[in-house]
Amino acid sequence: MSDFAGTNRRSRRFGALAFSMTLGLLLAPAQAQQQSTEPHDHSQHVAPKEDHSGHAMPPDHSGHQPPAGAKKKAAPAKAKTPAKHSGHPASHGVMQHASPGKQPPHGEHGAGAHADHGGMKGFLGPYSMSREGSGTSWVPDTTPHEGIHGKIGDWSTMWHGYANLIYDHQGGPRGGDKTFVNGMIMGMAQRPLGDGTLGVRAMLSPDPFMGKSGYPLLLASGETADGQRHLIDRQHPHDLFMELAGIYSRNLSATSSVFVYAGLPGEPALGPPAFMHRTSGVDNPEAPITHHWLDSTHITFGVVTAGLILDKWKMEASAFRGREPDQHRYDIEAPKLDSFSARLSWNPIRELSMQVSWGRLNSPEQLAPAVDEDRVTASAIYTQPFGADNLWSTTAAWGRKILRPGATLDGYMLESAVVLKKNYTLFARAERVAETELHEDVPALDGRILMVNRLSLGGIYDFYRTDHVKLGIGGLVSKYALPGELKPLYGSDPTSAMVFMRLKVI
Ligand SMILES: [Cu+2]
Repeated sequence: MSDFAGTNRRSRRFGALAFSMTLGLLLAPAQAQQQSTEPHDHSQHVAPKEDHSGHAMPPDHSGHQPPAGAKKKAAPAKAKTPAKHSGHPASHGVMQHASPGKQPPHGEHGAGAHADHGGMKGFLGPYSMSREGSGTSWVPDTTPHEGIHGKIGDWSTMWHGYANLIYDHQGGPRGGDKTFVNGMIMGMAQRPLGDGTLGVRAMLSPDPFMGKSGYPLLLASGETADGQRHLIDRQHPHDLFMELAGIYSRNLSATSSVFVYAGLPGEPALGPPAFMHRTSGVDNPEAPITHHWLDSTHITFGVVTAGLILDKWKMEASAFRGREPDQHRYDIEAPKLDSFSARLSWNPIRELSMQVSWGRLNSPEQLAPAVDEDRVTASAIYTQPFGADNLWSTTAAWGRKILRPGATLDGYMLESAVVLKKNYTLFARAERVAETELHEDVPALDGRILMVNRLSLGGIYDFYRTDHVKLGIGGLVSKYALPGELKPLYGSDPTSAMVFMRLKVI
C-alpha cells in the first residue's frame, strides 16, 4: 500500500476540501431556491385526516389529483400549486402515519416533511416519488423522502445526502484502525415533457478520498486496491461519480407508464436498492458484507434500462457493463453493454416493496477475467411509520452468485432500523455469506466454501437539527460467528466497533 500513500494523502486533503465545498455549494443555492420560490408548505401537514392508515389511498391518486378536501385544507388562501404540481403534492399518508392526530409545530418536520417534493413525482411513472430508490429500484411508498427542494424554470430539483466521519476499529489479527469519511450527495431534477417526465440525476461520493484500499471491515470482500490482489477484510471506496443518469418516462394511463434509464455510471435492474438508499440501511455507516451478492452493481459504468409499470408492478430489463469499477475511483470508465439483467418489482401495499432479479455479468472481476457470474436476488422491504414521528424499516434479502466456471455462493441479509422521534436511531444488520475469497491466500483452505456470519448493532443520537440538516453522534459494535477453519486467521472471538459523527440532509 506504500505506493499509494503519497497520492492518498494529497487526494485526501484535496478530497475533504472538495467534498465540503461541494456540499456547501449544493446546499446554499438549493436553500435559496427553496426560500425564494417555494416556501415550506406546512399546510401539507393537515393532509386528509380520514386517511390515517394511508392504506385507503383513493384510486384517483394515481392520476395525480390530490383529494379535493385535502387540497382545500392544504391551500386555503392561494392556489400555490401550479398545474404540474398536481403530481402528488402530499406524500400520501407518510405524514399521517408519522403523526396521527397530531399536527407538528412549525419547524418540526415529520416523515412527510417537504412532502410536496417541490412538485416532484416519480421519475419512472405516475406515483409519488417516495416509491423510488437507487437506480430504477422501488422502495415502499411509506419511505420518507428527505431532501431540499427547489425550482429552476420548468425543472423541479432536489438535493439530499449525508456524510459520516468515522473512527473504525476492527478487532483480531486481521483487523485494523482507520479514521475516514464516507457518504454521498445526490442532486436530481425533473420536468414534464409531453405526457411524461424527463429527469436527470447525479450522485457523488467522498469515498475515494479515504484511499484506494478503503477501510477495515472484517469479512468484507470484493474489488481491488491495486489491480493485483483482492481487497479482503476491507470495504473498497466507492467511485467519486456513483451515478450520472437520465430518465424519460411516458405515462400510458393514470397508473401505468413506460420508461428508459441510461447511466454512466448508473445502476442496472439487479438486486435490491443500494444499501445507502434503503431506510433500513442508510443509518448504518458500514457497508454490508453481502454487498457483492446483492447490490454491488449500483455503480456500473454503462447502463441502459427499459421498463414497464402497471400500477403496483414494475418489469424492467437492463444491458450494462459487467466489469466492476476498477481501483481508479476518480474517473469515468469506458461504457460497454456486455451484460444483462431483468427485475420484477411489486409494491402490493404501501408499506411493502419486493423484487426478484436475475443478471448475467460478463467478466465482473478484474482479477478473474475468465470468470463470468450469474446473480439471482430476491428481497423485501417493509417500512412502517408508527406513533408520533417514529419509523421502522426492515429489509430481508438473499443473493446467489453463480460463478462460471466456479462455485455457487449464497449471501443472506436482514437489516432493520428504528427511528424514534427523529432524534434517536437504532439499527441492526445480520448477514451470512458463503465465502471463498477471504482465505484464498491460505493454501490449505484455498477453494473451500466457508460460511461466515456477522451481526452489527448500533445507534445514533441527533443532537442538532435545523429545517434542512441534522447532526448526530453514533456508534456500532460488530460480532462474528466463524467456522473453526477461520479462527486461526481472525482470532477466536473478534469484536469490532465504530464511532462516528453524521451530518444528514433532511
Ligand atoms: Cu457499493
